[in-house]
Amino acid sequence: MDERIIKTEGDCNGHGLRFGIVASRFNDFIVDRLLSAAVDSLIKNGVDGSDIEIVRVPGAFETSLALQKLAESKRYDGLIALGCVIRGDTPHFEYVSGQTAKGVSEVMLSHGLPIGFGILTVDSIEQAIERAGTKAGNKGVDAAMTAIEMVTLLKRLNR
Ligand code: INI
Repeated sequence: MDERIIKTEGDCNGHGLRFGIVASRFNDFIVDRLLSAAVDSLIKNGVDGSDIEIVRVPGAFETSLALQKLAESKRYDGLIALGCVIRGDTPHFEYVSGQTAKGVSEVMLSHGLPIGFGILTVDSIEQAIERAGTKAGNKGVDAAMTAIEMVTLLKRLNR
């Protein structure tokens, strides 16, 4: 590749970074697994425990409002959203999952603050279990690592 091309990317070094995590209680047997994996990942990658705040909300639908308050506080370099929406027999799933993703994205863009998106939207409990540490990895880890990478990327892009 042409050596003059500027390439910018983030890394996985969380030293000195502060994170807020919003985790919903609905389907907490899944969300708690996402949460402990996300916290472990932050700490393994250099984030100090005293620089992590966890906020619990009733359901995924409430996540964006809590994220917005944390973003407004300007205390954090990045945020992480964790939750689990499981499709039932009602159209409620579509509203909750669609509006939740839209709300998280709006907070991220309006505040220019990275948010790792670890809200599962799945068809069944089995799929949720697979994404919370069994067959398909753990989406809490992915959300935490994405948050660190995006925070470090934005710091470079802001230079
Ligand atoms: N909230 C979830 O986090 N997951 C779900 O699967 C879910 N379902 O299926 O209904 C859910 N609903 C609650 C919603 O997030 C709000 O808490 C509720 O509507 C009150 O505002």
